[in-house]
Amino acid sequence: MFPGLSRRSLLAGGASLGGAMIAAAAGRAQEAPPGAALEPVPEDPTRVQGQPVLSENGYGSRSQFESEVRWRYPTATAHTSWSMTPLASGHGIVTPSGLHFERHHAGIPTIDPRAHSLILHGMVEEPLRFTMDDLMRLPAVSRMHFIECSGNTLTEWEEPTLRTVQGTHGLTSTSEWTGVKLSTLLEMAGLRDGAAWILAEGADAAVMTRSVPVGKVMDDAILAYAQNGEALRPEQGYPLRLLLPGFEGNMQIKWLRRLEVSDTPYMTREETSKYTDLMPDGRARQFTFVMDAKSVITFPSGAMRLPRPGYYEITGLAWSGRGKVAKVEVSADGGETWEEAALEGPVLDKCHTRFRLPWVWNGEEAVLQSRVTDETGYVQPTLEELVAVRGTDSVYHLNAIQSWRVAGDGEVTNVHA
Ligand SMILES: Nc1nc2c(c(=O)[nH]1)N[C@H]1C(S)=C(S)[C@@H](COP(=O)(O)O)O[C@H]1N2
Ligand SMILES: [Mo]
Repeated sequence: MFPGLSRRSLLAGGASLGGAMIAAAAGRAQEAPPGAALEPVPEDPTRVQGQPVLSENGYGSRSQFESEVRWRYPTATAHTSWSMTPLASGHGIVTPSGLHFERHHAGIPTIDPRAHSLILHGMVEEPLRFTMDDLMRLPAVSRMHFIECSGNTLTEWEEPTLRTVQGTHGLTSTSEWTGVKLSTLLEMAGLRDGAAWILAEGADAAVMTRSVPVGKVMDDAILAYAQNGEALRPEQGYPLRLLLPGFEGNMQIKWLRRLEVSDTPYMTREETSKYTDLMPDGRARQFTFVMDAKSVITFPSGAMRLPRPGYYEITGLAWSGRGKVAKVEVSADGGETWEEAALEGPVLDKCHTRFRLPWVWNGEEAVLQSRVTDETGYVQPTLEELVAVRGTDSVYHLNAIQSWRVAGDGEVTNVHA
C-alpha cells in the first residue's frame, strides 16, 4: 500500500493516537509500538549480525515499524467499551489476533483454565460438567468465521460521523476458530422432548447471558478454545467461548461457563432492553440474530489522501451471516454505474471475503461504494432503502452501502450519498 496512508488511518474518529509512535525523522524508532521490540537499526544490515534466535524468549513480535492498533471507542469507562479493528491496514481476510475487535461489558476476566468448567443442564437427559481437558479430548473442528457486533456502524444512521473505516466498520473481525461442535455435547447429554432454546452464560463480571435457538446450536455452533492456531486471547473469551457463525456478536458468549436447555427463551437483559431494534411504529424487532450481508471499501477509505491521479486498486471486505458472498460490485460515481469486483478465494461460509478492482482515478471528485450480494440473493441496501424500512430509532444492524468521497485534492471522507 502507499506509505503514509495507513498511519493516517489510525486517527479513527478524530481521536488522538496515544501510546507509542514511530518517529518519522531519520526513520528511527524511539519507542516500540505495542507488540514490537525496539532494536537498533543498522545502516547496512548486510554488515552486522542480526538479532539472535530466541532473543524474544520464544514468542514472536511484529516489526518495530508497524504500529497499527485497535482504537477504543470513547465510552465513559474502559471496562464497558469497544475496541475496533484497523480494517484499512489489514491484508487478506484474517484479522491478527492482537487486532481482533473487542466488546466487553465488564472488562476482561482472568480465568485459570485448570479451575474453569462448563456446566450443561436444564432439559437434558443427563446434566454434564466438562473441564477444559474434557473438552479438548473431544473431536474438534477448525473453521474461519467473522464475528460482527450488531452495533457495528451504529454511529452512521443519520450523519456520516466517524472519519475512518476503523471507526465506521471496525467491529468485525475474522479468525480461524477451533473447538468442539456444541451438538457433540448435546448428543452426549441427550435433549429432552420440547427442548428449543439454550441459555449461554459467561464467567465475566457482566455474567452475560443470551438465549440461542437449538436449531442453530445443532447446525454449526462451536465451543471454541483456540483462535488462529493458538489458545483464545483473553479478550476473545479465554479459555472458552461460544461461536455462532453469522449470528450477532453479542450472542457469542465469551468466558463461557454454563449452558441451560429450556423450551422458551429466557428474556435476558441482552435480548429485551438491549439488542432489539425499535421500529418507526413504536414496536421493536426482537431476536434479530443473523447478520445481513454487508461490505465496505477499506482502500481508499476515510481520512486517507490519494497522492496523485492514476492507478489504484480498490479493495475491501464483504461478508454475510447467511452464507457465502456471491458477488461484490463497486461504483465510483455514487451508485450510478457499477462494476463487478474480483473475489479473492477461498470464498468461505460466513467469513470475510476480500474483493479487488483496478481503478484509474482521473483526478476528479468520485464517490466510491461497494455492494455485496450473498448466495441467498440478498443484496446490500442503500442507507435510504434501509432507513425507509427501519427508520432511525434502531441502533443495531446497520448494513447499508458505505460511501467514501474522493475530492479533487485526493482527500477521502465519509459521506452519505
Ligand atoms: N461473557 C461475555 N460475552 C460476550 C460479551 C461480554 O461482554 N461478556 N460481549 C458480547 C458482544 S456485545 C460482542 S459483539 C462479542 C465480541 O466478541 P470479541 O470481543 O471477541 O470481538 O462478544 C459477546 N460476548
Ligand atoms: Mo456486540
